[in-house]
Amino acid sequence: MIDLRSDTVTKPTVQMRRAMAEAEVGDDVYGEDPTVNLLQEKAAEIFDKEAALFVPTGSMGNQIAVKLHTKPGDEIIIEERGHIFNYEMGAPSALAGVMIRSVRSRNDNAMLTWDEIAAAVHVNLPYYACPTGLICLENTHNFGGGSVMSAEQTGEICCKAHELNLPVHLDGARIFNAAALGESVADLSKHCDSVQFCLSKGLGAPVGSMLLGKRDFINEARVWRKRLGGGMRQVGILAAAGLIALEESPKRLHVDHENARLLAGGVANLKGVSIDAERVQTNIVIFDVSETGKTSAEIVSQLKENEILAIPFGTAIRMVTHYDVSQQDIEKTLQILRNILK
Ligand code: TLP
Repeated sequence: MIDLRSDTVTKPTVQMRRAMAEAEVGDDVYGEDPTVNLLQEKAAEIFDKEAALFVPTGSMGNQIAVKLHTKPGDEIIIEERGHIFNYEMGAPSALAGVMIRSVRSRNDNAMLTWDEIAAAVHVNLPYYACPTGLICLENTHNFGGGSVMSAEQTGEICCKAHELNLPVHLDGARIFNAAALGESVADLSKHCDSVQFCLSKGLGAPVGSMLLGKRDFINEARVWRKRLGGGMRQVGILAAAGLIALEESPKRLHVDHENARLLAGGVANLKGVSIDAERVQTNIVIFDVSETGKTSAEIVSQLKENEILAIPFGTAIRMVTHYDVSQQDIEKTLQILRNILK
């Protein structure tokens, strides 16, 4: 199988499995797991933040941040295609009691500008308005096609938000993919009040994400992680794979990006397929198939008959490259797509 459904499907490397087997462990609910502590220190150092917390999933990291930055009845502002809004089971309303003010960016890449955010902000409004409590950004932007927000753009939004006393949370599930274009993860998240990134996506660890921010914020996040049932015990076994992911995987993400560009360039030439291949910067390729005469579900099902997995979203198909996908796999995928759409 060539599995292009997501970069979450990667299997731990031999080096990760070895590190997991040999990991030193302790009870992390007591803060006594040396491998978890090391991972948290390393992550905080790399991001130049005061502290970090190992959480089981990106969704939990995001939702703890939403909970801590807001109070019930607040609104959070997020781009309409954002993960926190669309793919976290309604958690902002279920857990934090907040409303979502989704804003459709004029940019195809789903990156909001400060002007677009400002138009949706509610501060110092009459008694009937729902106050803005938080701004959520996403980098890379998953359903914006793996698009990247620069450190300058992020910094501008954060500074303007802070002038209004509004915090900014960055869903940086794939921030290392953004960093592969040249700016460091520390710069890309510099002015953000909190950032979450996933070890379990392109970085290839089997489980885990990190939430980062100021020390007091992370101390509170630890309480909420436990409250949500995310206090884990000898979890150094997972943190050991996370450490390898953090140290080794960022170096090779450019390969996934080259494969994604190869894929995007190839699908752009298929009849009826619509994609702006020039816009593919990282490891996510989303293309519209509405003019092909077949539905996205039909195409995905035919791909599956040929041992290729992808995900249909409305009239589009998403394919994600990762370290278990080679250049030959991309060439084979293109060949099969050509046959299907002939
Ligand atoms: N994304 C998954 C699906 O949930 C859609 C994927 O296959 O891309 N933020 C972003 C930007 C994400 O893409 C994801 C997962 C998460 C958060 C949540 O991470 P997990 O799955 O660890 O809760």
